[in-house]
Amino acid sequence: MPNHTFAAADLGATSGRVIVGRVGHGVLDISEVHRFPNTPVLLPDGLRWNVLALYQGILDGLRASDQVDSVGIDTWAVDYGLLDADGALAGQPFHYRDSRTDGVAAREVWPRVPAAEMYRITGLQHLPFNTVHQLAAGAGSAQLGSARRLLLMPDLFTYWLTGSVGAEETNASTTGLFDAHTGTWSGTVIDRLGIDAGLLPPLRAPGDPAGTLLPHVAAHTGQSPGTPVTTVASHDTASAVVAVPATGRDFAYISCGTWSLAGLELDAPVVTEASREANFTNERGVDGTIRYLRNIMGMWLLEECRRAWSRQGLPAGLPRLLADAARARPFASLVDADSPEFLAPGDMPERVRAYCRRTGQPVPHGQGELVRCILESLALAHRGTLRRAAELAGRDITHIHMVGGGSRNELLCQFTADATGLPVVAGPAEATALGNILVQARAQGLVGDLPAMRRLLTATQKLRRYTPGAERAAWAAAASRMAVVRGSGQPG
Ligand code: LRH
Repeated sequence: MPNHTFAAADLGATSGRVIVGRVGHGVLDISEVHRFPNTPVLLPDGLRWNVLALYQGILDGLRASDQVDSVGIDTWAVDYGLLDADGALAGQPFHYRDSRTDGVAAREVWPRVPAAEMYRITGLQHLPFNTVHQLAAGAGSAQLGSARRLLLMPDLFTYWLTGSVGAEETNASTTGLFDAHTGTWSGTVIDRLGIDAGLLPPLRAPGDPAGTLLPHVAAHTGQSPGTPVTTVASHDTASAVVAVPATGRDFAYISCGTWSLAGLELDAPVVTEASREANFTNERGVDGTIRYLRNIMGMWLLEECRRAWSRQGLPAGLPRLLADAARARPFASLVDADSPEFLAPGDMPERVRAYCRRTGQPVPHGQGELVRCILESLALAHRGTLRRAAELAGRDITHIHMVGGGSRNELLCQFTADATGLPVVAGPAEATALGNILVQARAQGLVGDLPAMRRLLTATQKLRRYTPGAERAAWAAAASRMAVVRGSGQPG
């Protein structure tokens, strides 16, 4: 069987990439052909994505690629562009970290669909920026009033490439408008919130065709006219979970990037009250699987610190920061990686220090101390989340797969193994792009089902194993301390 090539456009919160993958019998390799920054822009009325620059980045990446057999797009979840009656983009898409959704759920959404009922239907964790809350925040605006279609970010880029409109289901499952049980838009939620059902396009499943490159796109990128665009698991986390190189069922995963998405792969949603209270989500994966997980603030905390340090002219290179952190005193101070005060962009080192001050802990001043505090806190959040996921879903976990860029962070992987007492298999770091490419390859009949895709990953990708160390008691004590810190750490 000759090898086929696929282009994955994978857009994350800080950068986008076009990665070309080669797939054949026993072959799966990738190379990055183009990387571009994703720099949000603060306008007078809120924080927006620079969506045209992102689209340009995708086009430049396709131009830099040799002929591909198909193209697939994935991005972060929840955000969307609105199209007007002419099919043109109406206004600039908001960034999910924009503060306009603060308090909107309690004010506008839950009075019409109570939170418990919402959870029973959608299975979605409460995040202030879920699409449903963004729509409620925009109710009555001229922009929403003139909108005829809502396209989630990857669907918007797909529409610009092909002219074809659809809503990919793994990403639709993050909107709060999607029924976790039926796998369709929820008429109940949509009606009760007074949302125009016509805004929501027909659903598409990963693997479905999404049209072919429009003639001007093909001409501009040098790709063949008629090159197919394939619907992939367009929610980046769903693509990353496809590429978890698991062999059995008793694994947990952490997709480690800007966010840490930590959880389990299930066959059916868990929508109990206990699950809602613990704020676990039931997002859709490929082949009807459920991504039962929680969002943990993730490497965002460290990335924002590094950006702040660069602005202040301090050294911000990762290897040096991690080496300093490895030498810093263990468990000096801990922060609740879920605390809402860490969500918005800003002076993260100061926010971490303020949190420690408020909770009566030593204030980390040196960069190494601060990075250690963040990484230990993240590892403890991984521990707490995975234990709770296992309890709530009634599953045993024997090992953890860490995938995504954060799986390159040796200190974080080792801390996670130590904190959980479970072996960690780290890699692939490019899980999202690999998941994107595998779903395209499957659509062309080159690979089989999910287990077959994962076998190909295990056979071809470099993985690294971390064994839990001997400091079990110290981590357990830190976990108990964290519970106290969380209790006293609510912003005043
Ligand atoms: C990760 C991610 C995550 C969402 C968030 C908005 O990139 O898609 O799964 O919750 O961004």
